[in-house]
Amino acid sequence: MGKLVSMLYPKMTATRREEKLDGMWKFCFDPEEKGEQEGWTNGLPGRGAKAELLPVPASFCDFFTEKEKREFTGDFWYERDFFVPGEWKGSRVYLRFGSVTHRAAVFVNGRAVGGHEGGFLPFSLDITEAIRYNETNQVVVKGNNELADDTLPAGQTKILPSGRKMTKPYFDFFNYAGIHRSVWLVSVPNCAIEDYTLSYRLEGEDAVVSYEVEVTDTANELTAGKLIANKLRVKLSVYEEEGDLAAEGEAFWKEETIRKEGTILKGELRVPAVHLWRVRNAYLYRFCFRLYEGDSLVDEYWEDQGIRTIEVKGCEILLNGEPVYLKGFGKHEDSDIIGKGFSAGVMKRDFELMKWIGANSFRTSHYPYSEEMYQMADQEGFLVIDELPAVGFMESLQNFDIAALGKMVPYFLKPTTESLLANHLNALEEMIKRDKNHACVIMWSLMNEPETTSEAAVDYFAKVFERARELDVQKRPRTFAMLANSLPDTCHCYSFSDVISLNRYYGWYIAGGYEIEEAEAMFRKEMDAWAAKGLNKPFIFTEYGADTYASEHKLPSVMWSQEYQKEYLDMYSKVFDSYDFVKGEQVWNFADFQTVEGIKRVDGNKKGVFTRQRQPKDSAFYLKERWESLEQ
Ligand code: GCB
Repeated sequence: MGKLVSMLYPKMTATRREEKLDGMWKFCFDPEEKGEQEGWTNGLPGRGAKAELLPVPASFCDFFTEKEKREFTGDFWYERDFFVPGEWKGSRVYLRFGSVTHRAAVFVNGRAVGGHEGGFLPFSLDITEAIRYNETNQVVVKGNNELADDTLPAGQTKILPSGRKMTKPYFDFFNYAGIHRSVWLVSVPNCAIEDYTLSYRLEGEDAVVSYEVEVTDTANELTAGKLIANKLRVKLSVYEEEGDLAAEGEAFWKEETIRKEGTILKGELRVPAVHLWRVRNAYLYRFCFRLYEGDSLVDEYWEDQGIRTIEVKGCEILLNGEPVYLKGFGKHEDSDIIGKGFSAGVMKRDFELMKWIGANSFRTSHYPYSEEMYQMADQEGFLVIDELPAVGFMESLQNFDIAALGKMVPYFLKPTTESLLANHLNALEEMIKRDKNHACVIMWSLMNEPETTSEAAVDYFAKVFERARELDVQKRPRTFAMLANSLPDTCHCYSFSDVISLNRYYGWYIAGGYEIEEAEAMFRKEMDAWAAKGLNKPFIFTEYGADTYASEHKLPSVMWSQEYQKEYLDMYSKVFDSYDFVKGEQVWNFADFQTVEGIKRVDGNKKGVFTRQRQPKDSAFYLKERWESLEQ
C-alpha cells in the first residue's frame, strides 16, 4: 500500500499542476473475483470497441437495464489511460480520487500503488515511481461495495441461492457504488505544503488568524536541522475579494518551535476591519501560502476561506458571537441516473432551491459530501453539519426480521466493535483533515441513529467524541443524530453532544394520520422531559418528515398525501416554537431519494420536500413562508 498523502484540493498554482481524469472509463463487473488471477491489474478484458465504457464520476448502478447489474455487490473494475507530461519530471505525481465507494485498490502500469477503505472521503496516491514520462500510462481501479458490521456505513452481504451477492444495508439509502467523485492527476513539488489549518479570534473590528502549516519533503526526510539550514520560510498573504492585500505574515522555522512542533509552523496575523463570513451573506478571503527556500519559491497553494467564529454557549449556537437558528434539511447525494455521482448541475439546482425556500443550513446526512458542496456552501453562506458515514449502528433498524424476533444484540457489544471503532476513527481523522478550514462547517455529526440504550455504547462514544475534540483546532460543537428510542430516560450518550440533535417521527412512524393529535401529545411529553433535565444546551431537529407522494392530493388529508405532509410539518413548527431551547429545524428530506426496495418504500423514500427531479411539493411553499418569517 502506498502512503496516504495530502488532502488538499487539487489546484493549479505557480508550482502545482492538475488534470481531471473524468469522462468515459472502461468498466467490468467481477462477480467471480477472478480479476487479479486473469491479469486485470494490467488492463481489463475487451479492447477497442469490445470494451464496456462507463462515465466517471457516477454510480454504476442506474445505467443498466439488468437487475443483477443495478444490484451488483462485489468487485468491479475501472480503467483508463492518461498522459504524463515530461515537464513534470522531478516533481511528485499523484492520483487523487474524490471518492470510490466503498473501497479501492489502485494499479498504475500494472503496479499496485495503494488503496483506500471508506467510500466518501478522498485519497491521494503517490505514483511517481510507477509512471513513464511523455508517454501514455494506465490506471486500473479495483472497487468493492460490500458492507459488513464494521464498515462505515454498516450492513450485510447476503449470498443468494444463485451464488450472487446482495447488499443488505442497515440504513435507508441505496447502496450506490462506483467512482463517485472526480479523479485527478496532480503534480506537486517534492518539498511542499502538505496541509494547513486556520482558526480565528475576533478582537474589536479585527480578526486574528492563527495558522499552522505543515511541510513535507518526499525526496528527503525533512528534519528540523534541514528546515533551518535550507532557510525555509512560509509567507501567508490574505487577499480581499477585490484582490487587494488585507494582511500578510511571514514565519521561519526556529529551533525552539521545531523541537516542539516538528515540521509544523505556527503563526498569527491580524486582518484589520474584517469582513466576517455571515449566514447567507458570505465573504471569502483568498489565503495564499507561499513556501520559500531562501528567495526562491518552492511551493504555492491558495484557497478562498471565510473568517468566522462558531461556539455553543448555554442554549445558543453563536456565529461570530450572534445566535443563529438553523433552517434547512437533511440531504442526500442522490439523483436520477447518476445515483451518488457528483454533478455540478444538481448541486447548483439544490442550492437555488434551498435559497428560494429560505433555508440557511443542511446536514450532510449520512456521509461527508463532495468537496465542491462545501466550497459552494462557503460561497453561499450556508451552515453545514458535517456527518460521518457512521450510520447503521443499529442492526435491527432496517433488518425488520431480526427486530421482530427480538434478537437484537447491542451494536457496541458485537465482536466487530474494535475494528468498527478503528474504521470510525480513521474516517473521523480524514473528514476533519479534509473539511476543517471550511467556514460553512459549523458542527461535526459523529453518528446517525446509533444504538445508545445499552451501557456498552458509552465507552465507544467517549473515544469518538474525545478524538473529534482533539483533532479540530476550531473546537466546533460535536453532535450525533438521535433515534426515536434515544430518549431522556433511555439514552446513555446524549451528554457527549454539545448540541442535542433529535430525529423524530411522531405523526409518521408513531401515531400517524388521524392520530396526529396523540402524536403531538407524545412529542410534547418528550420535550417536557428534556426541558426538565435542564441540560442548558441547544436542541436541533436533524430529522422530521412524512412520506409524500407528489401525485397525491386528498381532502381531508390522508397519510402520503401532500396535504398531510403540510399538516405534519405544521404540527412540528408549533412544538418547536413552544420550547426556547430549540435552535434549529432540518426537515427530512430535501428531496425524494432512492433506497432498497421493500414494503415500506415505494421506489425510494418519499419524504422529500422536493421530488427527486427537484420540483416542489406543496409543503415547500409552507416552509418557504415559515422560514422567510423566522429570524436567522
Ligand atoms: C431515519 C434515518 C434516515 C431515514 C429516515 C426515514 O431516522 O436517519 O436515514 O431515511 O429515518 O425516512 O425513515
